[in-house]
Amino acid sequence: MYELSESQAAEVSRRGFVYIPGYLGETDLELLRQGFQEALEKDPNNDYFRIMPGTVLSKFQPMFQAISSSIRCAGIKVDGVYGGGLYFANYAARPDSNPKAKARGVALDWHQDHDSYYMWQDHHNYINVYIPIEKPDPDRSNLTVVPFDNLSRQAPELCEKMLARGATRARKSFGRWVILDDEWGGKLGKLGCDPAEIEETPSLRAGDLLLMRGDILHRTQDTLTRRVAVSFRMMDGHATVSRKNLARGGLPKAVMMYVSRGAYKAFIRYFARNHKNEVPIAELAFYMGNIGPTPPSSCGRLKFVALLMWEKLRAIF
Ligand SMILES: O=C(O)CCC(=O)C(=O)O
Ligand SMILES: [Fe+2]
Repeated sequence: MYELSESQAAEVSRRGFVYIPGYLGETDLELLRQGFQEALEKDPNNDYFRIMPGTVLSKFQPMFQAISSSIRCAGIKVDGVYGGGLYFANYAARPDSNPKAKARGVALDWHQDHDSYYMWQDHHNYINVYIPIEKPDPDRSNLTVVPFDNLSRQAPELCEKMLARGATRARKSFGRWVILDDEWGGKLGKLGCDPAEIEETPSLRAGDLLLMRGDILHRTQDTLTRRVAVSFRMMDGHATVSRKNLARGGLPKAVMMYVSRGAYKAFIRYFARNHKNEVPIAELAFYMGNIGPTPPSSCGRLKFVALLMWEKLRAIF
């Protein structure tokens, strides 16, 4: 029922994404919408994303199994959702329908995702199962992507560098479009054209599936209509996260780790307490799920800077 055909799976490997209209029916959509209301009540002030209740997530196991087995023939290994299901609203969704002046929804410029790459370290075996659940206009408020086949025709060397990775942004700098490397800092390469010339925007209705590999460059199309989408992040639970890779990197990565220091401290502590240098994704995600919220306030500023410096030092040897 939730299976992808072989040619759909092949699209994900060739282009980095596939679009499947009418993937979810009304019953599934209703469940996801109820989950969104629950998530809103629980975490009203987080305008960036809300975490799906576990009870709702678990009902979609058959879907994850179907995706996992159908995508394997395309050389992509994912076996489940780690880190929970997410809701992205592109408007200031608040349970009391009275958003504060500062409140705003998700509106992201060109990027490959950052934190998921810093934390889980591989965006090839990483699938973003993206499905709008509130979507009044199919032609508005979608996700716009740069398909890999278009990118490789335009900038083959840059395309190679972007495969399997994350933490980059496309920006116009002195009149030219470049890809910024937020892992090590500096530029990853020149795009040589406006992304608008090679982008694509599938028109999505509620229940349509946009299945994307983690390494695809994407952005919010617009915030002209009110849209809510779910985003399930599938990974290979047996793949390992490296303590040294977590610590390595330049200033942009360190700054982003500092901003979300509660979560990164928990990661580092898990490695340290268990005296391990490599930990399977499933094990680390299970631990993170059990310790509950990790707001930045759960780690002192200086303490985190010292902890990260120490980790960086030990990563050299
Ligand atoms: O929903 C959006 O507009 C942004 C979503 C996004 O960047 C993502 O799913 O990684
Ligand atoms: Fe993203």
